[in-house]
Amino acid sequence: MMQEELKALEVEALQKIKEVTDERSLQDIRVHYLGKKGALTAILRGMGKLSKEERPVVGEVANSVRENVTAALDAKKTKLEKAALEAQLSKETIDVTLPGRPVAESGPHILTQIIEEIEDLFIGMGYEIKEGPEVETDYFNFEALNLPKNHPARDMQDTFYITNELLLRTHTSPMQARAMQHSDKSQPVKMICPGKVYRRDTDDATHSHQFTQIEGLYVDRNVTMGDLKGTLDRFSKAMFGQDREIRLRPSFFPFTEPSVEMDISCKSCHGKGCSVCKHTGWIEILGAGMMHPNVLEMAGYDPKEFTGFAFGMGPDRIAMLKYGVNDIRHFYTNDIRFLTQFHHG
Ligand code: 2NL
Repeated sequence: MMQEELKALEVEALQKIKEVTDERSLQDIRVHYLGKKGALTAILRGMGKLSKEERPVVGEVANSVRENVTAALDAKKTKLEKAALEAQLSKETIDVTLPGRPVAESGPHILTQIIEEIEDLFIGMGYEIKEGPEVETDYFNFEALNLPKNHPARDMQDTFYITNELLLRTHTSPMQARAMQHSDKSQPVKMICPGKVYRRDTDDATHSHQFTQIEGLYVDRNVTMGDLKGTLDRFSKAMFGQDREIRLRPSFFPFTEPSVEMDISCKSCHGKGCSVCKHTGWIEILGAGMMHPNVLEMAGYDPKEFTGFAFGMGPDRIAMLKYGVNDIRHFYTNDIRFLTQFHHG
């Protein structure tokens, strides 16, 4: 009687296991037949009523039912898992022979290209590249560059102040002042400092409240104006062409004495005069000079022992001259048609 019940249970369970198609229902079957409150357990609870002779016989049948059902459940589980994995793999198959989607080609911004070209030229002359913060202290932006508070030259630069002491740098010089201060003075300092700078200008074709600057300096014993001129000549010929001449005109900057402005000869008209050089035969490229003794002293150098030169130029202006760009705002409005003109493959 009980053996028959057990056999029927086994047949029924095996049939259900055969029909099931998902792992969750399979688990339900396991619980239904073999769980603590399951069908097999319910039948076995009746074993107490059996005689001593019947008990081991029925027990054996019950064990074999449990084993067979368990084995069928395990086998089905493996089968379903394998099928699920295969379904997932085939769903995720990619056709590696399909053509790829084109990736838009890009390249560095024209100002980055100009800056990197200038950096490379000076690296070739033994200069280091140094970059610094755009938010600066009043001390390093002005004070350390011989522009004390209330100095009239501070009016030359309308500044974005953040607090009384913090501002957006108006030139890259503060980084240079820091580097000089940190130098242990046993080695010459030769560095190029590129980056973004800020001035409170109303934007127009020739003014931008944010533009770029690249400055350089060389401090050592016996650095002369001749070294400055030779360095700038070499730079100009490499950057603009071996046929270019340079000339220095006297100028004024608070941080250099004497100060100069450098022009290069005009290529468009070979010095005869045209609209590019405003009929002078010369194009202004940069400002420079011999480090002011006050600037050296504030950086911890004895100006009787050390000298140095410094120069500064605007990559925006250089790019405008080189490519005939007539509006500085083109560099910052990010019209992709303008920017991609300067990308080559
Ligand atoms: C210009 C002129 C110049 C400097 C920048 C400099 C930096 C230090 C000390 C002394 Cl730390 N001078 N920089 C010197 C002369 C000119 O820039 O027309 N820039 C666009």
